[in-house]
Amino acid sequence: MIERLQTILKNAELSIMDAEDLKSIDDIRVKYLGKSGELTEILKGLNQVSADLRPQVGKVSNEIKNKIAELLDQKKEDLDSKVNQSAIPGWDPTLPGRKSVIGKMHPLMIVQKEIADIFKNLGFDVAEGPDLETDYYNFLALNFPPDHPARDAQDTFYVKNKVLRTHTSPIQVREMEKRKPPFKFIAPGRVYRNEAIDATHHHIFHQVEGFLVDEGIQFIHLKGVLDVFIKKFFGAEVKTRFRPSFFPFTEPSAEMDISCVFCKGQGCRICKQSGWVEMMGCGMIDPVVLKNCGINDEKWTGFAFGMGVERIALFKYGIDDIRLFYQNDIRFLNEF
Ligand code: 2U9
Repeated sequence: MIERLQTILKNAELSIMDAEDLKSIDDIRVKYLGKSGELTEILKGLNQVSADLRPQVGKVSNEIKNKIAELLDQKKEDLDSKVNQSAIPGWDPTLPGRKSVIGKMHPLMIVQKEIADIFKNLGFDVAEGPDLETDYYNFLALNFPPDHPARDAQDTFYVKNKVLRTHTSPIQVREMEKRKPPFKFIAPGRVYRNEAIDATHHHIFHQVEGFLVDEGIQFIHLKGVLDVFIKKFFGAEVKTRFRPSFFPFTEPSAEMDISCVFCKGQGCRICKQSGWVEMMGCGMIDPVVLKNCGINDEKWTGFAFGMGVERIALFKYGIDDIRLFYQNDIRFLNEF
């Protein structure tokens, strides 16, 4: 009996060695291990073997059964990998895998996050809002008169009866309607203007606007917060100065310049020899705007500011063309 079992194993080994496809493997499995396979038959007939031989015959039968199953599995794996190799011509599964390219943050998002982090550390919240806005939130609530040139279709993209927001200010209007003062938050986001594209303009760009409302807020608070922000962002040696300006939503309004980060205020090509570069707009929130948003303008005052992320990024990285940010040139993006 043991000899018969050894012969079965030998024959099975030879057949498995010769097998050239998966079908042959299945056939061999049925022939030896199937319900009426040779080995199964022996195991079924164990009760007819004399009692003293039975344990040994049982043990060897099981060992051979396991061995054949193992050889079949191994051969199936070999044939499978051969099939895969031939299915993809030129594919060598023994070569090391290719390193996958891991994405990273876009330079504009790096700068936007840096700006946001500085204000978050100063206690500002971050607010967001829709890109597609109503005329009310984008213009009217912000004190833009109905005939203001910014409302013209040559400056603003209209989509049916809505507008693609031209600034992130409507976020603040929506927040003010929801909250009760005091509050301070920033509103980062993408904005849209109907402009011709050149080295310093794009029809899509990013802004971070900021906003603080409390009792007794004066222009000096605005100057202090923006000076701290600039020193944290560009370095402690950078100076700030404020010039009068005009925006419909702030009164008084100002432009903030910083001493040129390239020549340290000495005068160069970038700052047009003046030693200063314009960085952002700001002002005290117009009481009309506060009133529009349901805030008691007798009790509360506040300041607001707005900066273009692209402009800040150009200065941070010493780049002279805004279009580079939108060309998805991997060589440019990998610099950051
Ligand atoms: C509310 C009230 C006031 C946000 C402000 C500016 C000044 C400003 C420009 C800078 C360059 C936009 O990216 S830019 O073109 N922004 O000069 N923005 S004050 O003032 C607000 C905002 C919301 C309710």
